[in-house]
Amino acid sequence: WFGQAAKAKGPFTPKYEDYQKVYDAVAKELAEKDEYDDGSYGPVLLRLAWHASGTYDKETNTGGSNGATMRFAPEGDHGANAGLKAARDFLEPIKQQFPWISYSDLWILSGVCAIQEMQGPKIPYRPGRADRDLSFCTPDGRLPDASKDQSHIRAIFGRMGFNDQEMVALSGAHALGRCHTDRSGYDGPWTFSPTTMTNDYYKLLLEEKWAWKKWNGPKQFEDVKTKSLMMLPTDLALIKDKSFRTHVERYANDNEVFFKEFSDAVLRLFELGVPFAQAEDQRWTFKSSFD
Ligand code: ZEM
Repeated sequence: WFGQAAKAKGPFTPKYEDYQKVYDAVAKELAEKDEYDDGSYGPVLLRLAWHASGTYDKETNTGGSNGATMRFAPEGDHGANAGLKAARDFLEPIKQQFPWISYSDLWILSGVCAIQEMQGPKIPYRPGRADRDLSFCTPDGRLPDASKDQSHIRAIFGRMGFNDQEMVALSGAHALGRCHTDRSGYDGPWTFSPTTMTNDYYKLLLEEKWAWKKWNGPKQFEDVKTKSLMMLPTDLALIKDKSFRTHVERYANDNEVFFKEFSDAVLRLFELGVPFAQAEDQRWTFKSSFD
């Protein structure tokens, strides 16, 4: 009879509705835990999804969001990943609540949720990532170094398979969140609304005057007018480089164009190296808490 009952129930195959429940649980925690940082875990959740995905190398088809290998010391301890334990710890109770979802699918779903809940565009999603062991950890140095210039940006994002336009679109994520001296060493937010997705990053890049910040920390820029905003050397590279700059101008002028191209590029980032069973035309779009 025992076997019979198990057979009647069958193996649990989660569907769209089940993933929407996970989305809703992340959204609820985001709304409730509003004491953190600028009032939201949203930015650090997005940074977790990005750093999980941004290790992808198209030549060897290694890295990417499949595997969630940042759980393990070698990769979790990479300098670029400093501070992301806050995001992983935030998600742990949700993983316990929905043990059927892989960490790798959960991290990306949370990135999607963070963007949408911070009033960004819809990001279509497919599940299918499987957790892998520490032998799949990527070598250090695959994520971008903020002290570098446009040739470094092209080398890093080119390795993932992105073009100039996509590199600039992805960088608009810096409308969100801030730098922390105890994580990257840099300090401050890029915009005045770091928990709301906007095209302000591009507008501020073009409209403000940026000067080197005078301090003992790593070389970064501050806005001359208020000295309360920051830009990394890699951010300024986007307006120094002619090809990058045309896209900065396009996005500064039209938030709708930015949202569309950001959504397309992030979707691609989040899917790098994942062997999906679900077809491209079968992606899901989750309902936001305010829909
Ligand atoms: Zn970031 N990023 N990033 N980024 N990033 C930081 C923070 C955040 C670079 C970078 O060095 C840094 C993308 C691209 C690039 C986010 C999303 C995305 C920080 C500060 C640094 C130093 C970390 C800290 O101290 O907490 C560089 C050099 C990039 C490319 C050249 C892309 C692409 C992103 C997503 C699509 C987000 C959301 C944050 C804010 C995190 C937070 O905790 O507030």
